[in-house]
Amino acid sequence: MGVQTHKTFCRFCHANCAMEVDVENGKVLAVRGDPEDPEYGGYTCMKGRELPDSHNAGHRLIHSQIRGEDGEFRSVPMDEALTHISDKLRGIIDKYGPDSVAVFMGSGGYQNSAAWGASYSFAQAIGSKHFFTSVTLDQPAKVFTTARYGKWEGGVNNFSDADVALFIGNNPIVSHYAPVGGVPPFSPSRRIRDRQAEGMKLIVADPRLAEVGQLADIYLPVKPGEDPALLAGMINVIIEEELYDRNFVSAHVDGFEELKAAVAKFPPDVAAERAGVEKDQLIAAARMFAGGTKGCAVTGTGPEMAGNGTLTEYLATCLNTICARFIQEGEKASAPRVFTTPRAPTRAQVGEPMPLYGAPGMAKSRFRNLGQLGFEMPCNVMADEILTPGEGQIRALISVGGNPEVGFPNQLKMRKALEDLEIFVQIDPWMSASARRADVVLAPKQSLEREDITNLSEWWHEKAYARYTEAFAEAPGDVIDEYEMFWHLAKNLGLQMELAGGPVPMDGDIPPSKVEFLDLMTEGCLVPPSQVREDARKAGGAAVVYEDKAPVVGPANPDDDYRFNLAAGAMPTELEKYSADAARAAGFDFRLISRRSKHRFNSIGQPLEKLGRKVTTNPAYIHPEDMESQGLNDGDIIEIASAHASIHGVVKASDRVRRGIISMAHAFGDADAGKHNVREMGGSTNRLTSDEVDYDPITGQALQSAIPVRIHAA
Ligand SMILES: Nc1nc2c(c(=O)[nH]1)N[C@H]1C(S)=C(S)[C@@H](COP(=O)(O)OP(=O)(O)OC[C@H]3O[C@@H](n4cnc5c(=O)[nH]c(N)nc54)[C@H](O)[C@@H]3O)O[C@H]1N2
Ligand SMILES: Nc1nc2c(c(=O)[nH]1)N[C@H]1C(S)=C(S)[C@@H](COP(=O)(O)OP(=O)(O)OC[C@H]3O[C@@H](n4cnc5c(=O)[nH]c(N)nc54)[C@H](O)[C@@H]3O)O[C@H]1N2
Ligand code: SF4
Ligand SMILES: [Mo]
Repeated sequence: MGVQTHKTFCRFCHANCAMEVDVENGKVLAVRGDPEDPEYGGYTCMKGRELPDSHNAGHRLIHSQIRGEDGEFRSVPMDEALTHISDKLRGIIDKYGPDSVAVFMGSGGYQNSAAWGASYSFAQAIGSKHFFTSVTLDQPAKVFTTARYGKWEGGVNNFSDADVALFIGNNPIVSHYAPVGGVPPFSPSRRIRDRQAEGMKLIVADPRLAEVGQLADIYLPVKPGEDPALLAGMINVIIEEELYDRNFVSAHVDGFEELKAAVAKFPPDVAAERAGVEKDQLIAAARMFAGGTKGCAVTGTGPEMAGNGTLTEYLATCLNTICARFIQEGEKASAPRVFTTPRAPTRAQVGEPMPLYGAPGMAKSRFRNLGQLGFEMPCNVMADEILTPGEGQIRALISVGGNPEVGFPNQLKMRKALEDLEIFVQIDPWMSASARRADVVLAPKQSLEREDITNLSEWWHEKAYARYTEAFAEAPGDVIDEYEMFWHLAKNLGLQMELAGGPVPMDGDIPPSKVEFLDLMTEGCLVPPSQVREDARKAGGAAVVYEDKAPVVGPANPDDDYRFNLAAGAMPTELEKYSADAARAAGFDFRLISRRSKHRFNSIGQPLEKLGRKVTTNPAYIHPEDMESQGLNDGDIIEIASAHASIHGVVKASDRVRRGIISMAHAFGDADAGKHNVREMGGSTNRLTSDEVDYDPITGQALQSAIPVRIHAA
């Protein structure tokens, strides 16, 4: 058979760019952007273009590995590995109870459309509260804030309607990530420029002049972790100058007076001083944002990880709320999510309150008064729950496409925890930092060998865009899909998996097909995966846009009186506390801030040859004047020390970062990394962080940006 070309979508990252793939005899030859796709228009990035290398690499794991008595791994057939794991799990559950088994879904698992459903359902079937995902290392305050302050049923303004936008520590041009209301992360810079050509104004707040900041009309080089001052100052100007939407506030918002009193502590001069920006720029930004009619303030990972994440998220919500950046009656509602269950009503009103993150009745951790958030336990407590004997101690961990050794705070403690487990199972196509600690490494299929739907990216679309892709490449060796792994484990343990649509068929020797599994998982959604699959087949495998499913925002229900409550959770008081607490960490004159590497997706891509040739380390970007005062040159190795530990970094000059800052990507290095190999593998910024101090008291999110550090030449 010659070369065949199919339409599919990328799953290197969550943006799911539309692609064409060339396959010959089951082997991936090439991928390219699909120019015919209505949303992506041929866009890809350098990571996605390495999918052939990722699938075909000689050092990819195509057989599962079990560690023997001698400490060495040996290849075993998949069914033997799964039986081995099930036997171990049975013993552990019998001895310690169901909470002793933990499942962690990391960002390499999120790219498989069925993996979340399968791992959650497996943890539920065991009866363990210890289900974790990378969401609680990421931006958990976003989910929490929506639940606490209220959600507009019609949705927030779409980016393509915006005449103003405010990005706070979000760099979608590299990250291809944006919260709802931000720029859809495919062709992000073209989309921004297109809107600007139609008059949209862009404001960017970031201590580093990142790619998106270079497009800004107003760029605010806010000090790390001081976003609350900046945003409170802007709100103060908007309220003082009565630039907010007074009709909307009186109709839909409680707590406005409390907010007004709290931001009164941040008049422009005070706010600008604390945030490290020009007072006139702060005022101009406030007027520009409020002067628009549509368009949102959105935050990225930086400010959410920089301490005060919940407060920052709250203030961004306040900006959007008092300026009424919501889709109004008669307008087209935000895009319906084709696969999301169940479809909520879209009316011009605040919706029924959602169950609050960490609400009473949810499972508690033994540590730091943290507990279950929505479906999951916070990653913050995982290491302690493993290391500390007692009721509910975790003794087995299954990590699905996560890399706890580099992604979690307090790296050295996490490393100790991974080694303390009675069994650590890592599902990973590569011998990653965490796989090297595992007792069993299960070798999964890679994306082009799987069927998948676009359930994980659909929230970015402003149309009801859906895809079902077939598996086009032949899976090598002895690899299977993650949902099949969990099915076999559950089957071996005699457990019944349940999905939204009810029990998963467990009889027979093979799991239900992926389309059956996905249909069950998304039960109640707008169009079931099996139907999208049929529609896609008729369209030659292309995307299907369900124009007729896009609802218009309807009138409010006169019997409902839900309102936004900007005083919920005593947030204005938190702002007052923040205003009183300007103490800086003594003895640490630099702040290390997080950023994304263009050449990786967290640690994903590290084993790939061409990406490896572009970059092997995570450079420590520093302002040239700071380098001069520290006597440093480009390429020097420095030691970077926090209150907890130290790492090494390779100095790179950048006049795009503020003075007093080290800007570094995470997920490089491992727990053994040091000066000797920093040029080859970089260093993990998470070694500098702690799960025990400097964490958000609600979500447990650790201080992963704006980390107080000092540096010296090594
Ligand atoms: N200091 C600091 N820490 C951070 C952050 C930060 O900005 N600063 N960011 C945080 C954020 S936002 C996140 S999301 C977390 C990420 O934390 P994790 O999700 O724990 O880490 P990743 O590096 O994304 O891990 C991905 C793993 O999946 C594997 N993988 C690759 N392809 C596949 C595949 O096809 N299938 C499977 N099963 N596995 C695959 C990779 O080899 C790797 O081991 O890190 C967080 N940690
Ligand atoms: N190429 C690539 N893409 C990725 C990833 C990757 O590793 N590589 N990771 C993926 C993941 S898991 C996620 S969650 C998303 C994240 O997506 P984004 O949140 O857009 O991530 P970044 O590009 O790091 O942008 C965060 C910005 O915050 C700034 N910043 C740091 N500290 C502060 C602060 O205190 N205040 C303010 N205002 N800004 C601050 C940083 O300088 C940086 O420019 O990206 C995803 N996409
Ligand atoms: S942005 Fe993400 S989905 Fe798009 S090509 Fe790059 S890696 Fe693939
Ligand atoms: Mo993330």
